[in-house]
Amino acid sequence: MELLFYLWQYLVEGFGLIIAYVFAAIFIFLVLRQFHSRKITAALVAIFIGVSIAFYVPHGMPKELAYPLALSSFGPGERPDLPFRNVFHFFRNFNNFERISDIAKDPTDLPKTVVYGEDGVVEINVTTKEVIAEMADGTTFNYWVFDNTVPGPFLRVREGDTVRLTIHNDETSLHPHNIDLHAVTGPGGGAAATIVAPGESKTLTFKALNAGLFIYHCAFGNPGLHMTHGMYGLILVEPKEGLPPVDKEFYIVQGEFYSSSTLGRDGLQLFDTQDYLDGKPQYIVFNGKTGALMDNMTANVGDTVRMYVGNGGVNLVSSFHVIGEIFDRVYREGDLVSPPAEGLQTTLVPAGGAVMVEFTVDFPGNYVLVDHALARVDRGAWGVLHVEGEADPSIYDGDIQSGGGH
Ligand SMILES: [Cu+2]
Repeated sequence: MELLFYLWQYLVEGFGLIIAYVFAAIFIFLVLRQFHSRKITAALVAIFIGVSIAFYVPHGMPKELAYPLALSSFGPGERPDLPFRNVFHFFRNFNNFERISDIAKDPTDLPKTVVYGEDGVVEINVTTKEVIAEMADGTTFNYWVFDNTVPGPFLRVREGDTVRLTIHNDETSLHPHNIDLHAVTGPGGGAAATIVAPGESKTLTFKALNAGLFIYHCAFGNPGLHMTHGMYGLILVEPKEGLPPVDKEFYIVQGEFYSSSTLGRDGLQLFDTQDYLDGKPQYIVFNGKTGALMDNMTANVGDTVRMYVGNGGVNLVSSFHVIGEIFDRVYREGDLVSPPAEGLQTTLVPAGGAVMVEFTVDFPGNYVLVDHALARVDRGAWGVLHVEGEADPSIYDGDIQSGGGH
């Protein structure tokens, strides 16, 4: 029943199409019969149906169902479409997937310091899972996640640390998963060593040789396919001397989602392989869904704010900007070794990359975070930092819009 509800729009659309085709065919048949013999009429109707199908098939059903039967691709891994048997597998298992009420990672949910085990090793446990959650009100996706959120947990270690990472794939998953951490020096960033079938666990030990802010992601099968289902997060390797203290830290990762329906359509959204290959995401969001960063980022006038910003990709480069602020320091591309750039407006976050920005908030109001390729804002790529405190008219003297954009 629940599945019917999710697929209602597809069913209605399909049903409407069948009615339209059948009655169009009958109508044309009746009209043609007035002028021709039965045989010629039947031939003309057959031509009508044949031409209709020929036009419809390349643009219609295969894309709607998002399981192209004749797709070629030339990457080193699997093709980016979901294998056809997965359609049945997915719907048969539909009731077993966990429903997550809020897939978005809370941007304030990050460890403030590195946590060491008794043996001095940083112990990390992550669980991969395939779940159902909302991208927007009434719009549902099949997300694949690390620890039930997008992005996954913020991992924090220090340069020179030994890290023991255990990955577990929940038994309800339909696919194997793994983890490739860009902070790892070694083949595949750990990918080959951490492939876990549903129900399986594996452990990888690595030494964090380089300081920096790094993306981690699933790299199993067709890595981009797994990433664009939500399998990414950030790992911070602090320099040996640590990072300077700040008042507020926020964790933000941009990502893209490819749905077979148009933007904003209700119901369960199937993955669209063609849009994925074309780089035309329907949703471009911070922290996994639209509206994820509306009311959970606050600071006070005078605070120093640090944002760890990643980009899970898989096609777009983000032009990260905070409207009404200038970044005091930008650790470009997550480089924590070189001195930061200063006084920047917009900074690039590469697909599969990150940036660390710091700024002091000097004036109260709402500061909107965007990907400044601004059409993406309409697809969801924005959030708000709310700043409270005393207004200094020598800095800014004018109307303030509260609760909204600027
Ligand atoms: Cu995966």
